[in-house]
Amino acid sequence: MSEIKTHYRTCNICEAMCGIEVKYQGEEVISIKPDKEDPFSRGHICPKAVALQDFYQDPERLKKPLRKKGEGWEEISWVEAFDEIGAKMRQVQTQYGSDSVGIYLGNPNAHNFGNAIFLPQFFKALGSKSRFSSASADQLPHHVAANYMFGAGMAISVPDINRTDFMLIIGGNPVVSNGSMMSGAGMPGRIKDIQKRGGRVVVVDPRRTETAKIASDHYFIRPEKDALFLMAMIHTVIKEGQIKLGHLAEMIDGVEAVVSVAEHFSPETVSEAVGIMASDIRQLALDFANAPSAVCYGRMGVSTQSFGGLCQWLMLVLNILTGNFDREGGAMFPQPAFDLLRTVQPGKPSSYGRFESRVSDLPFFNGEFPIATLADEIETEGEGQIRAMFTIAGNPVLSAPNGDRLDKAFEQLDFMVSVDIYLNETTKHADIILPATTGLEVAHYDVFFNSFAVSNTAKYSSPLFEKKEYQKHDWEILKGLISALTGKPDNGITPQSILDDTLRSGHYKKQGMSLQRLLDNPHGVDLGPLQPCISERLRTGDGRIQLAPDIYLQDIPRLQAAINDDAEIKKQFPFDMISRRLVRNHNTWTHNSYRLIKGKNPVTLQLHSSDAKALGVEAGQTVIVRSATGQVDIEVEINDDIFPGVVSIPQGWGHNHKKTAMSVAAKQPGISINSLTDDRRVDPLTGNAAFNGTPVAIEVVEAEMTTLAI
Ligand SMILES: Nc1nc2c(c(=O)[nH]1)N[C@H]1C(S)=C(S)[C@@H](COP(=O)(O)OP(=O)(O)OC[C@H]3O[C@@H](n4cnc5c(=O)[nH]c(N)nc54)[C@H](O)[C@@H]3O)O[C@H]1N2
Ligand SMILES: Nc1nc2c(c(=O)[nH]1)N[C@H]1C(S)=C(S)[C@@H](COP(=O)(O)OP(=O)(O)OC[C@H]3O[C@@H](n4cnc5c(=O)[nH]c(N)nc54)[C@H](O)[C@@H]3O)O[C@H]1N2
Ligand code: SF4
Ligand SMILES: [Mo]
Repeated sequence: MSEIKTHYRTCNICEAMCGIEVKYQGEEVISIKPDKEDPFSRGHICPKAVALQDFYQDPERLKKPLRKKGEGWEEISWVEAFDEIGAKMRQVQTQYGSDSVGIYLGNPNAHNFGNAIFLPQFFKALGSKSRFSSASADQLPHHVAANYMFGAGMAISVPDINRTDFMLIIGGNPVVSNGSMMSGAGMPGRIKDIQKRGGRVVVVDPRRTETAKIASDHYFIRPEKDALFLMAMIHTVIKEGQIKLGHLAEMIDGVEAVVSVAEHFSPETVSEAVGIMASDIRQLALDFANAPSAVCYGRMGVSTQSFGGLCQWLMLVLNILTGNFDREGGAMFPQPAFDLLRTVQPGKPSSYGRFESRVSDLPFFNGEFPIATLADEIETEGEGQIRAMFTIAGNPVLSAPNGDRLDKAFEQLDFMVSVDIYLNETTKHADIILPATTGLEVAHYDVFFNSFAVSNTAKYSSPLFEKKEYQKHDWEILKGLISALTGKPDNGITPQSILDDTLRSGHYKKQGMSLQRLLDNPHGVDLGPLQPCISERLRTGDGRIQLAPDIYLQDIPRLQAAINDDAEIKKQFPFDMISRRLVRNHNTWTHNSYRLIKGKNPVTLQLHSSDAKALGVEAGQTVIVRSATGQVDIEVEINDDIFPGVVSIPQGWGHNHKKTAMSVAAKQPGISINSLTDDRRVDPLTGNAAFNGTPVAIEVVEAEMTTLAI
């Protein structure tokens, strides 16, 4: 028997970047525990970390390229796969134009060191503008606000949760999600610490969430009414003379424009629409403005909705006007050792709005079109129609709005390639699947999430287990595809060499930052708390903050109209549906870990008891939920932690397709919430999918009449 050894690394399943300690013997994992010496995660992990072992051992995980053959699949060599893909994709582009080959990138790309580095070269080699990603089903409004206000889509500020005195959380559930665009492990502890030091945490959410339950206060809000609520908060701050620009006073343009639009949104004007009493909104605004330090933070709830653009802008406006920006305890910019802003020149903001999409006229942002319009682009004939696709680490059939439509659209492609670790609901449509290494088999440096982290650290993880000679890392697959498309041989550059160069020339170069330094410190290197650093992070041409960019001002009439609901829609679909995240589940792909899915079916429709009574349904009963685009059968869970009139279904499920090779996942299939969401519901300002507040109707399934034999 070989000896038991210890390996330290970062869990890369989600944004929290938890340090883990893996005990192993030969090729077998003995245990996965928190790494108490990791300076970032400070000994925290969540129940998903152990699944890294399950993914490593999963016999259903793909290891060799597969090609579709009749009703089944055959294994082929990497050389054959790359040759066929290069030839077919170029043939499609020669016949129909460069943009006829589309790309969809899913969430794990953001957690993948190699892909973060090599994707831009792959885009260049393919030369297609038809790019899509999960960003437009998620955080795109954050980037649009950063782009317009600070000059760069990646100039993202995060709450200084470790020092704030007042945290207002709108549409985020960090106790379950572990924090998003606010990377920091151990969120429950950080939230409780605010209260322990005499501060306050307020949650505004249509559900009394797990975060709301440990907060100081919770206010129920009606879905998609947050921008009205935020406007009323800002209105109050202005009326009560609480504008405090502090050290930013000399660098802000647009304060008067904000004052003049906020004028129309008093707490009384919005109160009924929002579902919060005017006096509560007013008091909250005053408490926020008067706290020694405060920060307003919002995530999916205020991003994946019809007013996502306005919400993300208004939260920044609230922080800036109350003097809570770029200061301790407010919203601050991280200073990552690998800096995504290093190549962004001032005055050259991201490519927002340079094009509109061919079919639905949605905006192009940062090189991509919104995922909500991918099916349009595949189905609609004409020049620029997508005929072939690459999907890379994404499962849009389950994750995109109206996923069922994409399920059909993928069928009509001439050719499709998926780079993935599983044969699932999306990759089953591919002609060729290229499987990558993952988890414990890969090297990791968090290129993205250090840019959203609540303190500055740097850490490199070496692979724990060497890949087999027949396996490839994602970045090696990208390089194989680049060579196949361009005919040029591999240039020999590795992600490690680019990382090392970037660390050596970055913010911490004087402190001797390098890959070697990280290799010498396997728990990670502490680079200190967030610091005020706005002048270094701003990328606007004139070095000023734009508080009131025109695109937001132009969207105000739409917000004003939203004070009243659309009576016709309410009549047909009286309920507003929202999604929920579960502790033991990560988006659509972790369900083949038995440890994560065991237990009772979690995919229920949460319904308030007053609504259940009015409908005449009981807990455990199956109902039909119907939207403008689809319908599902689902079990009811009566739950008074939800606002009356709102219903909630978990996201990420729906493994009920045949032809996939995820047999563990299929034991707990659930339904896909995206069989109900509507791809026509977007935030028109950013093009982001509007999952929240999807109008639905609930029908009670009548017990079948029995015909009695006489
Ligand atoms: N209704 C509703 N829909 C939502 C959401 C919601 O809250 N409500 N949330 C949205 C959000 S925030 C997101 S981020 C998206 C996610 O949307 P997607 O990214 O499309 O979905 P994932 O489930 O993350 O799919 C990840 C895919 O990558 C594969 N994979 C995992 N690890 C690796 C790896 O190391 N390499 C490779 N090559 N493949 C890998 C998995 O097998 C899976 O196929 O979903 C969005 N959809
Ligand atoms: N366990 C677990 N952790 C995860 C993930 C996972 O799938 N499982 N996914 C990861 C990913 S990809 C992401 S992007 C993050 C997301 O991180 P979060 O945004 O923190 O997570 P969500 O649970 O989507 O939180 C959204 C909240 O918004 C509320 N909400 C819905 N509609 C509205 C609305 O109209 N207004 C307001 N005010 N609130 C609303 C919901 O009730 C919910 O509490 O989580 C990450 N972490
Ligand atoms: S919170 Fe869980 S899934 Fe996310 S990085 Fe930490 S251990 Fe991994
Ligand atoms: Mo996400």
